[in-house]
Amino acid sequence: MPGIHFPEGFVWGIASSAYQVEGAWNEDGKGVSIWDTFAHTPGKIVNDENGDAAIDHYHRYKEDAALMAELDLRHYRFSTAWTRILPAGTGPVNPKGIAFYDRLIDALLKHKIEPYLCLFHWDLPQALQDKGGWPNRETAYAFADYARIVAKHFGDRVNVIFTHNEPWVAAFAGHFLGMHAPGTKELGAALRAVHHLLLSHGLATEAIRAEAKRPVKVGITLNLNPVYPATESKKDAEAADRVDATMNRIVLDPLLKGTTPIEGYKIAKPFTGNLIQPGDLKKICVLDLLGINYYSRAVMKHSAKIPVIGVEQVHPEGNEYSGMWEIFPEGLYALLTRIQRDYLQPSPPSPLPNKGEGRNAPELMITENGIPVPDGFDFDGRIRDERRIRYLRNHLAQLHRAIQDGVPVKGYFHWSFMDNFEWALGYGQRFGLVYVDFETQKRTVKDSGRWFAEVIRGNGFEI
Ligand code: IFM
Repeated sequence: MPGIHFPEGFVWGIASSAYQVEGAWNEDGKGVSIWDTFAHTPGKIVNDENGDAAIDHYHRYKEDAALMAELDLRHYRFSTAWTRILPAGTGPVNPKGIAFYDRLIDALLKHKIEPYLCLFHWDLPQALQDKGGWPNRETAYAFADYARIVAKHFGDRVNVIFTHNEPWVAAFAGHFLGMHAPGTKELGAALRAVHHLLLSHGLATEAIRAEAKRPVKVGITLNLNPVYPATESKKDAEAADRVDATMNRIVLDPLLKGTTPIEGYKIAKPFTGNLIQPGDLKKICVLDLLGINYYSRAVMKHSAKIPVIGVEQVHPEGNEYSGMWEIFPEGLYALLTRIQRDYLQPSPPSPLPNKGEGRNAPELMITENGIPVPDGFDFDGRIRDERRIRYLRNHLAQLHRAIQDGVPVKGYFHWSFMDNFEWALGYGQRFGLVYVDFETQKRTVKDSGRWFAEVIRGNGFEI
């Protein structure tokens, strides 16, 4: 039968993050994070919702791990909350925080689920924000120390550690667009933040490698969007290129080539001064595993109306949209083949001022991909989320096509396992393979969860 079959040993998994699922925001000595502060500020989140209780994974992790195993999900990417481990970001370690992640990791291992641990999914300790947060270079050093502590405690059981999830979002949605914590709207702060987030990746990698008693793969997860010009005009092509530089190359170049486009931006000049210090790019350019989060593409046109960057996003008519983005599976193929072409194949030395202080050829994985659907129960208690299944089929087909064409992607993690707190959009956007009743916390497997389990069992699907 014709079908889509993935390479042997392909890694199938699901993903989540601490603030979105754990709840227990102030239990067992946990410190306050910038997301606690932000979500407690009226007007920041739809319906003034917050992650105080989230989906109570902190108390229900055993039941959740058992449900993963039931669906043959054997790889779980989750994040640790920095403030559970170091309530003030630096200083004394909170033994109850360590104990929680010990329990979680052991519960996963008991079910033969491999933990993929991510150190930072946006919940910076408020105490570090009070000292300047990511725009302050010192935060990068504090992060490396936190990474060392995590490696020391869990490095005996965890084989893969991601430093960051989507540093671009933490920097730009948090400091320039103001829609995420800490909620500031300053370009300079965002540029400083993105550099320090990347620097902290390099410093943390060094710390993890020094601390771990056995080999641990260190990775980072990036949100990447292929950018398309709205028309064939030169101005739109330049607009698309500017967006590609500020959204994609700004994180890819330092990590994979040891260069940066930042110093080439005219608009960045007033803010970047001595931001990038000698040796920084070399430190950043270390990576065993590149995680790619793909949701949609960006179609851009030139617009003199928009200050600073002069571009506007276009939403092509006639295409399918979710509650958040255009659905564009072909973009995943375009993105992967572009990464292969521009970053993983040998190329001549870069002409940029920082001349490529290194070069990386990490393993690739899709670490997030998914769709929010307003799921509901049918008369018989089943959730027939056909739309999510179609989304999955189409994206997995494009992923498979990229692998066939030589892009060495080793795994796919679905976002998300369970419905959860979707940041500024609160609980209104359901991404899970498992439905969560946010009142009772009851979990119900959707049709997509069962379909995905079959894909894992067969390492592919029939078409
Ligand atoms: O929920 C988020 C996740 O935290 C990071 N990547 C995108 C997801 C959907 O918006």
